[in-house]
Amino acid sequence: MKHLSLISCQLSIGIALLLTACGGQKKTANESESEPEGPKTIAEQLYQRLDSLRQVGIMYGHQDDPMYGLTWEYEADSSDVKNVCGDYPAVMGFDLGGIEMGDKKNLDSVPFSRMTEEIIAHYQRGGIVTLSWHPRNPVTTIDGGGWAGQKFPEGTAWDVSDSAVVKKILPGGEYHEKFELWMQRVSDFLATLKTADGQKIPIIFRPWHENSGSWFWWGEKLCTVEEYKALWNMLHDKLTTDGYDNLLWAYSPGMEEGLDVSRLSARYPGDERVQMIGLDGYQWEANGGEQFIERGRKNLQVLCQYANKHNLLPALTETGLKNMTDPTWWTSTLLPTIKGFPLCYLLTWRNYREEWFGPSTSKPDADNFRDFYYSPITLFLKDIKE
Ligand code: BMA
Repeated sequence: MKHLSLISCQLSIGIALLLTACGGQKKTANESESEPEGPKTIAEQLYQRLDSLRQVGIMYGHQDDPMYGLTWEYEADSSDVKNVCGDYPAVMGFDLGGIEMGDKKNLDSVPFSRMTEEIIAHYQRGGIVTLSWHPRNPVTTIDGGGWAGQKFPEGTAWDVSDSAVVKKILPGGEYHEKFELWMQRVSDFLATLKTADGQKIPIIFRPWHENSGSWFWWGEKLCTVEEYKALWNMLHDKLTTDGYDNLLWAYSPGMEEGLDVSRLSARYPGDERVQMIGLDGYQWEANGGEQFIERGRKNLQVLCQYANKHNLLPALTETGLKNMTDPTWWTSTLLPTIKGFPLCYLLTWRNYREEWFGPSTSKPDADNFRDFYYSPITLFLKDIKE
């Protein structure tokens, strides 16, 4: 367990920083406890937990963490993060891409049955789970075609050859019925996310991400503002009608040069349908640390102000330095980028042998990741257990 004394000291520093970053509007943990009583949905309880935790620190998250690492795959209780620092990430991310096809494995070869098991296991050990979805392209994907590994972009989420996919799957569109089946398959998977006694597991649900870029078929140049919002609403309506009150909806466009409020909010689906707002932003160049810090801090400032105004939880929903080419990146670049912002979490993407973003005992950044782990700013599983 990380030093608890640090956490209480961090609490006061953290609150001071929050007040600076977000104009003094932040609730304290005590205030949120004294809100009017009443039955809360699972998603509302998750919101409250996340809102309290972000006053203590920023949770670290990792995509596909218990599934595979750089030197192993599908071993019980394994995790590159745990192997490096002795603790699991507070947040684990998984991706539903492929569920829409009725596939047994997702686009990165993760068996969905295993995903269900790991989600339940992480919830039961006290952790937080987030789900994204890279659905295939419903217009260019041929039914029964199956998934053949990392073959981008034909028929995948990255296939932007047809520029009217969103329009075609909305009500009235020629692919609407097909997409209804795809949404049903998502719904059926979500139904598996419950404990043995039937309790639904709280999930940060993050569909239609990075929509300010144009590399996914739901991206900016591929649909109008109205179509994007209708897409969001269609999935939101479907899963709400199906009874998923355990989903906390996260909207996450990309980090951008010169991001401002009007750009950030251009396609925002609305306060009724979103509880978290995040940014996806990576450092792709080995020596781009300074620019990453500068762009990151400007972006996070805009994000946190917007989040505060709309009662949204802010997060850095995807991040990382490709292949960890700077062995001190965790403390020399990532910490200075996030310091002082009241973020819920940051999540580094998966450790795939050809492209990795998390730590590994087999790589030179492992020591530095331990420093990042011991930083009073970061929270891992043992720090958030109730
Ligand atoms: C991308 C890459 C792909 C992967 C996808 C979904 O950013 O990591 O290899 O298939 O995410 O996880």
